[in-house]
Amino acid sequence: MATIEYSNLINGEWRAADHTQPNINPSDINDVIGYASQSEVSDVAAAVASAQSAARKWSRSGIQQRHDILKTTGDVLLARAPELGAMLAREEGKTRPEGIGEVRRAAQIFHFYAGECLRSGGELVPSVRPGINVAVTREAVGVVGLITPWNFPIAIPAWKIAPALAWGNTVVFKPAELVPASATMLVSILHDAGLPHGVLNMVLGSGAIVGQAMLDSDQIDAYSFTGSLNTGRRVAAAAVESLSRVQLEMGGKNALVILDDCDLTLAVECAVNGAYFSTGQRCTASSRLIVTEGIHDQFVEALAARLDTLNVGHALDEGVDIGPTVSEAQMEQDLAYIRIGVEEGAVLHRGGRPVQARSPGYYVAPALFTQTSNAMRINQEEIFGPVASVIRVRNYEEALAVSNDSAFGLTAGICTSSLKYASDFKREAEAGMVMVNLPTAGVDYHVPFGGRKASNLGPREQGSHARDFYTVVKTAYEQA
Ligand code: TXE
Repeated sequence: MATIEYSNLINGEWRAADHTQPNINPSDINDVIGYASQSEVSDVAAAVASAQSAARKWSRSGIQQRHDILKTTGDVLLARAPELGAMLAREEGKTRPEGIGEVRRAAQIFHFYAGECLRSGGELVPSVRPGINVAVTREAVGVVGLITPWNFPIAIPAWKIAPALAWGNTVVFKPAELVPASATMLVSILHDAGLPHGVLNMVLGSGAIVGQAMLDSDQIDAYSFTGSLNTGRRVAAAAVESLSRVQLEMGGKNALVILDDCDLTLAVECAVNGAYFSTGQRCTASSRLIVTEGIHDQFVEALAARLDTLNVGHALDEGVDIGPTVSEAQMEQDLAYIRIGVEEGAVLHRGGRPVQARSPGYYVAPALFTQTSNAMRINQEEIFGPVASVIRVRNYEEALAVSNDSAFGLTAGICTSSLKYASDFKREAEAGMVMVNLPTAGVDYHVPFGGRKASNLGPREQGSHARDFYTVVKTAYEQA
């Protein structure tokens, strides 16, 4: 079988770097999916130069052209969702249905922003001075640098690339090291849809070299980043230095509050979905389950029983609920946090150990901690795996206080049949997104996505709100 190589796309040409790194299937570490270019600083410089030289023409391209390219990309993603979703699952480790669902979501995002191309307009307002008109319009920012994580290797690039292109920006895209195949599939579809050379450039490689070279560039006008808090801080510092725009989406330590008056079956499903699906590797995952004392024991018992029914295994196998963690390093991080939890005095009620599947991979049994306190590290730091903790509280007021007692503020959920508590929680939760009787993970694409506190910096992503980041406002005065 021919070796698959993943290359950079620079100025419309696929260019391999001198060195490559194997792309390993986390469900089966004997399965080498391909080899990915490990680029150098010079590749980043070439990509940035290419994006710069294409910027002016693309920013003045017709909205019909942009619409058609994004629409075609969405159509192709939709038509090829089963094939692309399977590859995504093979590379990242989420289950096949989750992989296919992610590709379909990316298609919806491209279709949405295809529509946004046609909806862009401005305002014509009278001046306070007679005889003068004022036009308020939006223009492309210029070259945007997009740095993305591995956990949604098609959807997150889609929700950055699509609005960037829709509003006339050119792009330098650096996907996460672990997911070159997913990134390449997406970029090839955009390229084949007819993007002019240089409008979208992709550079594969490490964060330390490729990502850092992007941050060191003084030719990138805006950075949009999703990933860890530590890297996010570096991106923010670099953006301040170069006076570039910056948008950061970082970690979460999301709480799901479960009150005595909830529908127990629904609450358990919200917890299982939010905490463990996609192997818990979602920034919106419910890692803290805050449960009032009247329902605590019943909830723990029902959740543990439900966890016993979950099937952990190869991401491409039929009937698997939870795939592997994405990499050895991620599995080690999860297991290290599980040890920390035990040392802190939490009770490991279920799972939390490596699992043998039909092939050698990075499998961890979904872990449930009970008898935890919110001050424990397992309840303060993002673990990013199939691990959740139950925190017992007396009443709603304490639940709300504990939910808000976090450095992060991405999503927060509540399961209750009380309108009073649901309304209060929607108002008082210190989170960018609030869910009532729904899992904390799982969002729409036509409305804003983003967090507060350490989860976010800068304007919102997704929906029409993305315009605030991907455009600059111009105010033009004209004497008639
Ligand atoms: O993240 P990084 P990693 C969290 C999660 C996970 C941990 C590590 O806890 O276990 O982060 O994951 C690029 N300059 N989240 O290592 O390093 C990097 O190449 C510029 C949560 O994958 O933040 C990748 O493309 N770029 C999060 C991107 O940054 C750099 C999702 C993200 O990688 C860089 C992902 C540098 N110096 C991880 N160093 C969420 N909550 O959604 C790295 N990068």
